[in-house]
Amino acid sequence: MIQVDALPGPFEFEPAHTALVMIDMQRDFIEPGGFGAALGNDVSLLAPVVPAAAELVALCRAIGVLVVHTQECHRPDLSDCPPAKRLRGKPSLRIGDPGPMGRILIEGEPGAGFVPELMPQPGDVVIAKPGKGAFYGTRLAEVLQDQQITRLIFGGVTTEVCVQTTMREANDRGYECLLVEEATGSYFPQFKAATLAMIRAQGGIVGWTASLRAVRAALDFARSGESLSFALPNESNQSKGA
Ligand code: C5J
Repeated sequence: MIQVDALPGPFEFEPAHTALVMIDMQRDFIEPGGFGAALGNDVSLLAPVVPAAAELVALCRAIGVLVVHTQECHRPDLSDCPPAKRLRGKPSLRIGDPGPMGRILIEGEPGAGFVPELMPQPGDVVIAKPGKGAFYGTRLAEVLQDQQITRLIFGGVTTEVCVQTTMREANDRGYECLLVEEATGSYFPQFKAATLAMIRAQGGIVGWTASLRAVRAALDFARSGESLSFALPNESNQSKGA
């Protein structure tokens, strides 16, 4: 069992029963010319999330945690995009419109793809989702059940929209959830801070939050324990050798 120094208290997980859910690290949200920018947001605010999220993925992959990448996108005919979603607000480009990175939030278009640092690797799971929550209209629940996953670690963008929605969906489904602070971000820093506070309030009403440093330290500690048990023969080995 790995224990992370988290809030409101320690978060424990076994890698074999844990998945990292990395939410929507797509060019359309993180780079200029995409959906986030079309909504009038300063996308440069999300740049620091990229290296932190990439490190979290690498740390989790190294200890055998299943890595799941979600991708908010729609079919080219927009049949899975409710008009309410497409028509709301006054973005300079709507979902499905052609933009500098192809059609906005449409599957297979460059903008809907992942930023290079967060490209899925063999063995990872990719979940395309039409909504904000990653359980809605997807096979995520079945994937997690098949793999006997009980705990989820979260990162990705944006904190108060797709990350929080998915974490709440997961919480209602009985998953213990940890959100890693530096690996998530928002166009609105105050919304990120409020989301982190809401998640861990009331004894962890939605789940836990922890710094990336705390996750790194917990994994380093777990690895040092492994090398120690490898280096020190246990009693039965000693007696065999005697
Ligand atoms: C948004 C997301 N913000 N991935 N999507 O529309 O959070």
